[in-house]
Amino acid sequence: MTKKTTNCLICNSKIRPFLNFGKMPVANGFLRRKQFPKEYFFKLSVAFCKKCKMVQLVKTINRERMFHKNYAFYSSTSKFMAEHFLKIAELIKKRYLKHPDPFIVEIGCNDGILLCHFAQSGIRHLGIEPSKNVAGIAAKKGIKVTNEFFDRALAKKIIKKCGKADVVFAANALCHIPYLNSVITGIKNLLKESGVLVFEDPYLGDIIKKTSYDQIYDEHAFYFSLASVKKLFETHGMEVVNVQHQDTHGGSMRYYISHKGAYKPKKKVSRLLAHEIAGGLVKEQTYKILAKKIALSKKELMELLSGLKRRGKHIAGYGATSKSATVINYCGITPKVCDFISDITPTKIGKFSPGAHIPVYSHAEFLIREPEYTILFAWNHAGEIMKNEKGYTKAGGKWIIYVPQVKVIK
Ligand code: DWN
Ligand code: SAH
Repeated sequence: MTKKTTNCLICNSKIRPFLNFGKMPVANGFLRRKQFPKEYFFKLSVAFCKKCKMVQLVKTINRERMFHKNYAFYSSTSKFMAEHFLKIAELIKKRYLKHPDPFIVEIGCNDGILLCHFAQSGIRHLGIEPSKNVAGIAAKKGIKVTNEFFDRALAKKIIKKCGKADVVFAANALCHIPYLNSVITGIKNLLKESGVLVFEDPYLGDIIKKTSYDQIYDEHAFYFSLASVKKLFETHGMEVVNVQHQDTHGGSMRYYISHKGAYKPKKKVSRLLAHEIAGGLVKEQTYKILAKKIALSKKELMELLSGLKRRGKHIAGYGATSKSATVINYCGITPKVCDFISDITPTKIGKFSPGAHIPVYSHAEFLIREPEYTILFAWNHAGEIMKNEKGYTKAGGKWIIYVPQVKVIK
């Protein structure tokens, strides 16, 4: 483990990695064979800041390497997520947008999975989406979207053109932005006095509880807890007024943030904070233990896969997720171990997974090839996938999962 220190992305204190995954590719960098020689790699390591309590990447890569005109993740590939966003859209409309001419801004709207519900109701909205391909899909749905990165400067432009917002929403987006202080300044300026920021991201408490280390990859600069979020917004004169745990993406937390004093914080906020402190989320030791559990999880998964290969079993993967880039490359899963990965995203099919270069095939190909064992890389969508794949399971197909524990499900 390197002893080298760097500076915290939030408070600039010295930080030191507790976890080092080694050389990693761009998690959504699916590529063609001719692109193999020029593939970009970087060192993926994670640190905990003792001062502001933020768990974060030690090195972040250029945003244009990740978010561009061919961004591989399309939010609308999951029906479960579409339902999730419909529910939160209804809640936001009812709770915050009842007055005349309300305005909602979404940071990282992707293909418009949430904003379509506001566009359909004729509610004034704006999506901010730097990845041009998915922004284009949102625009085709009749959503107003700007193809830019959100920060303090963009917030200024939005205020000038559209006025201040009642709600700023961000799902699985704020944790992607290393220059978070600029983003929060922008949000603070953009929100009306009574305005609310509603955001959700994978929850650090779940990552620790489930050893779901595959949440750690280039795009995820931060792993939020209430403790770190609360401190961060307080430095900007804002406060957390409510929290709601979500079942999405393997366990997420939704935070409601307002200008300080605009709303009375719910008791749930202080209860969750006490729970985090008791659970050790603000202690360095917790992360040292997590690092050990991750190493053990890798060992168990590779022992299982090697054993199956020794017995000549045919293994494939399901869901060419960003998360799988970490598991595959950290554990050393090669195309000799996992023949192919099934995925329904057209832009991933026919390409190779980043780093290990495992081919990505269509779902139709998965049904034809019927692997004896399938590694469930999209474990966060297990409910939806198990329902759809009853036929494969009934025919004797076996599932390999590694979160929260490495095991085979028949
Ligand atoms: O934070 C992020 C989240 C919101 O989405 C981004 N940084 C990138 C992305 O992460 P991910 O790639 O790990 O997300 P998912 O939702 O776990 O990806 C699921 C993958 O599995 C997609 O490529 C679609 C595919 N899939 C499939 O082939 N069959 C998904 C479902 C539900 C299916 O039935
Ligand atoms: N909100 C969607 C998409 C999450 S993926 C969902 O929950 O499914 C993260 C998204 O954030 C990508 O579409 C990416 O292009 C976008 N993004 C990254 N940096 C951003 C920034 N600075 N401003 C706005 N969006 C950003």
